[in-house]
Amino acid sequence: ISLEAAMFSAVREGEFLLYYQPIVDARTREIEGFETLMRWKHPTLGMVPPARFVPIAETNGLINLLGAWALKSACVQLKQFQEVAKRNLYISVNISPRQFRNDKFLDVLDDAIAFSGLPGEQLVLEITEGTLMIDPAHAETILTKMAERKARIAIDDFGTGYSSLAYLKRFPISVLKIDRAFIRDLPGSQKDGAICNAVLDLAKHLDLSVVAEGVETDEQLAYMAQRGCKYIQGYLTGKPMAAATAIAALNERT
Ligand code: G
Ligand code: G
Ligand code: MN
Ligand code: NA
Repeated sequence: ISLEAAMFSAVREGEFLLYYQPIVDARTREIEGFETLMRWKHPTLGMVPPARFVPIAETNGLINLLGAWALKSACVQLKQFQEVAKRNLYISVNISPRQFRNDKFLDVLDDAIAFSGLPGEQLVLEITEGTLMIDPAHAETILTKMAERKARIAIDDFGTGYSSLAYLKRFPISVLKIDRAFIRDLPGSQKDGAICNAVLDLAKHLDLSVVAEGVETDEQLAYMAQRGCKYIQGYLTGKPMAAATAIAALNERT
């Protein structure tokens, strides 16, 4: 049977799960939050990566169901993480273009917040430039309503989409996540260095926080930290991990 057909039964069988990747303070490497990343544990295929199933779910609409489940589960999971850490953390959740444009999206968001009891300010919603640009007027309406709920908006893969910078002025955005393509060749690449510096400068003047994604080496971390990047995410400071492993990591550091 096709992967697509298998996905429907996978939802019923509870084969989808969430992994969590730490987002850390660039200076102290203290965990500040986690990005939620979906996984499919197929009984015979093993771990199916989201690069394979998210595009299918985006096409057939299953992403709405999966995304609603992920958002709610992530908010509930964060409460447990916070109990272990004995301090506030935040949870960052990817929202696909189709989810963002779904009529029920704000209801899904309200349900996740109400069910978990998580304050909206501890939730970050990651969207790409592409998601914003499909229909900027609609995006403005939804983003404004998200901001009313105190949820923060992060631009994922910043710098890789087709968009104008005008949206940074128009929309209530709080976080820029620098795509790992710009981090990979640091500190050697002058061009990537120039791009990262420009993003950090822009963010500073627009009062946005910056997360450097895909940080794999101490040198990359040092490069970004020295230039004022406050948050780091990457294999260096933590791979995407199961909730139990994340709890162990939090215990280790507290
Ligand atoms: O974890 P991994 O590197 O395999 O993730 C690959 C991609 O899958 C991510 O860049 C992201 O776009 C997508 N993805 C992972 N989890 C989610 C999720 O919960 N919702 C959505 N919409 N996309 C996700
Ligand atoms: O597109 P998005 O940023 O949502 O997805 C993040 C993706 O990046 C996930 O698939 C995650 O597994 C991957 N990732 C996270 N940290 C690193 C890293 O340090 N190096 C590489 N190559 N990939 C990473
Ligand atoms: Mn992301
Ligand atoms: Na990204």
